[in-house]
Amino acid sequence: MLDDGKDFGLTPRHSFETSSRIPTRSFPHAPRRVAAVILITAVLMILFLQLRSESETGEPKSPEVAGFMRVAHSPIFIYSDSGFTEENGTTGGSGSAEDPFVISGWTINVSWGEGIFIYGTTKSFVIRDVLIDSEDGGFSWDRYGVRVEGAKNGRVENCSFSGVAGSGVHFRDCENVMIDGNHFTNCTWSAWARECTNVTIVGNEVTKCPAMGIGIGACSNCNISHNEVWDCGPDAVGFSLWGMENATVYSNNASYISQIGMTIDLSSHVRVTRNSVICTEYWGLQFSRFGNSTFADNIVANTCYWYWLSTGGNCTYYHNDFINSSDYSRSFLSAPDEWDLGYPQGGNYWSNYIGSDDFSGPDQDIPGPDGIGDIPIVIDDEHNLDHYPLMSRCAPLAPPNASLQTEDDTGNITTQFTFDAWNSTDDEDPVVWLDARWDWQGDGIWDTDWTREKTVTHQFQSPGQYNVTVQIRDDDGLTSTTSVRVTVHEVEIPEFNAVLPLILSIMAVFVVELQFRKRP
Ligand SMILES: [Ca+2]
Ligand SMILES: [Ca+2]
Ligand SMILES: [Ca+2]
Repeated sequence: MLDDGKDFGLTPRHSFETSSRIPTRSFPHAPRRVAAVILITAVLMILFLQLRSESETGEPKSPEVAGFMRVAHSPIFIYSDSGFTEENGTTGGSGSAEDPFVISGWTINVSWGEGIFIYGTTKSFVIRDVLIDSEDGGFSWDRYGVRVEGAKNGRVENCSFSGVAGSGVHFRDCENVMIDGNHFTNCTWSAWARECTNVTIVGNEVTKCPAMGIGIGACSNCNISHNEVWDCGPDAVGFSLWGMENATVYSNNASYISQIGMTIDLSSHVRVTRNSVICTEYWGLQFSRFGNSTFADNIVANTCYWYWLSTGGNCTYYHNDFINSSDYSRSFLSAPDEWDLGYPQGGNYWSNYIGSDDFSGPDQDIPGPDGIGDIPIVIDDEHNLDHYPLMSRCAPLAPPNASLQTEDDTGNITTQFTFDAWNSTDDEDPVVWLDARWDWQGDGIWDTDWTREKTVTHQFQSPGQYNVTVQIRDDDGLTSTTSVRVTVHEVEIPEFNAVLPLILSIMAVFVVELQFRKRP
């Protein structure tokens, strides 16, 4: 009863499969049929192996990791121009201004001394994309991430420093110094230059710093711009600037600092403009022996105090916003300062000003308001008055600047798209304080709640083009929005693998069999 299978409820789909018929019908053609099957299978297997080989040796299947892999390296010590060698971690360059020596791509752990120490060199060099870390943090005077002394034309850019119990980057007695675009986390004194000329410290980010964010000591021709220091303590000064002659301090941000936002001591011919000092637990500003300088268009907000101590005089303070700070004082003055630009340009905005604005004109005696308080604000005595205090803020709170990137703008319905909004910025708030929410389709309906996380993944359910949109919100509730367009395809044909040739081979066998069966 097993010969036709019917007793088991099975009906053979092809009668030629019954064993009783195969010998008589197929035997005369068997060699040709077997040969044909072997041939087809062989061709398919060769095709499969060839494709597999190409996929393994050709373009990598997975996308390259963003950036590059750093390689562990022991600490690097260079004591002369001839020390820029491969053994010392130098990866390129000739030492000229156009083609500096490059030390790049390393991870260096600092357990004592320096991660990189360069002394007495004159050739141009750049330390780039190096990660220097230390496990312990804390305080140590003789620990350095990068230490450069008595050298010229050195640059540290796009490096990361973490947990260095001492100085992250320290230049001393150097000419032409550049500290550019680095990240510092939990480094005791993050970045500083002492006794140097031509110093540029720009675009660095400092956080969790226990003592000092950005520092200058006895340097001339300095440019300190676009640096952010935030969330630092317990004994932190955001910007500690001492002994500067001829300097620009522009568009820096110090926020959520435990002690002092910015100190400037013994300095002259400094332009301090468009900086913000926000939310310090103690002093916002501490200026002493600060003379012949300009302090304009800055925001000092939510600090306990701001004060000027023993000023050098002859400074001009104008168009600053002094907001929600409980006290200010000025003492031991050597010379008066200017606190306004005259009428009608005016002076500064003081949030604690209690005067009114009913009159206008240089003497504030013409009926009608003009946006300037009718009575001067006395800083400390009759020589230091803001004659024209402003009734409203000079610098309106700036909305954030949303930024959005994606590694892949094309994929299919199985793709996990990654979106990154960490390059968003805000004049007042560090990026970690900015909120983000997401709209996957760009249909105006937000698909997530507000979150401080700014790297997200999303998988689209159906093919199409999507304007993925992120909205960034700052601490003041101001927002900005940006989008990227992604294209989502149907799921792609599975890769040519072992299953496909097997299926094709089986089909081929049946096709060949059928052809032979049809022949008389
Ligand atoms: Ca007025
Ligand atoms: Ca803002
Ligand atoms: Ca939506």
